[in-house]
Amino acid sequence: MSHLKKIVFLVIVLTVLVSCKAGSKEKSCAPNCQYSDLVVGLLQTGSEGGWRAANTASFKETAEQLGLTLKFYDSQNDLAKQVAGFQQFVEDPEVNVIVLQPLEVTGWEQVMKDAQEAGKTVVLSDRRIDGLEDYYVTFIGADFVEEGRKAGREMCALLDGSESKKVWELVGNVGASAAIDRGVGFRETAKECGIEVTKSQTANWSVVDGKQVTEAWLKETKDVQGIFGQNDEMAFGAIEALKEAGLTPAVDVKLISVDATAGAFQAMLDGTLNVTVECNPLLAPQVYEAALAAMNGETLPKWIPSEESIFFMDDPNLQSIADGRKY
Ligand code: GYE
Repeated sequence: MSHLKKIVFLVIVLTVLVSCKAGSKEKSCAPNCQYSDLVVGLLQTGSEGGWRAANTASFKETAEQLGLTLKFYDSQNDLAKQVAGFQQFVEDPEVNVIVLQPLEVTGWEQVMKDAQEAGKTVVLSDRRIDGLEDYYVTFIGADFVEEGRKAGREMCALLDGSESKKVWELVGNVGASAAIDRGVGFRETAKECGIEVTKSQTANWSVVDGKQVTEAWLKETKDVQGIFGQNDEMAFGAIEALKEAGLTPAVDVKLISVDATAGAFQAMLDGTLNVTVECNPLLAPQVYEAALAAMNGETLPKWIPSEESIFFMDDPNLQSIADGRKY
């Protein structure tokens, strides 16, 4: 091969290499990206209950409907696994969007910086993290503090007129924003009517742990007027424990939970749960829409709160509401 041909060949090779490298760093489809251009790496917490199942279904079904590519990573409720999964997506040249549903509020600094360096678009979903606002385009999720406030207000209403207002709290994963913030909000409004949170302990969002923790507390005392489960599953565990201790749930002891899953509607229809505060798991359409907008260069608000309601055992329309729900 002549000298000139060698130089031309090398220039072509270098051009291809540089453009490939640049491609993995830039939104190569911008400003006309379509959903079909998105390759989304989703870091899911795990499969800990009804809310999570509905949330996972939302991401998988919506990805298919929109025609985007979804790479799903199950962190199995293990923070180290979730951070490792995040790094895998940073290093995956096909992935241009990373969606993080963080198990805990801390532990993200290095991988978030690596993602920015690699030119990935990062969207926070479901739960928030501490700081690092410059490293994600937006957070789409509930106002957990307000969910806690709603639960506190409703517990005040349920205990109105009660001589004693001792309430026990079943907490989600320690370090999760949903657990931290719901606890803050609940105490803000519960204290306004004289509620005392006399016991509070993690039950890891689960039925089994919710039952075990409540059983242990009941062995110490039955002087409790209300139980606040930070999610439905933990409240279901408390209901089982109360029944086995000879107490009538929702009557002897008032119960409030968060999520408003199908199980909560059934518990209210069975007369064992007084109130459930909704937390919407069907976040995927908003998340994918935000990712596409960011890929096309739009600037988004740092937080897009989801809209939510409250549901009551005493609602005469409860059955028809339950029949009309997706999860
Ligand atoms: O309340 C709980 C799940 O992050 C809002 O996580 C979600 C919470 C939800 O385990 O059931």
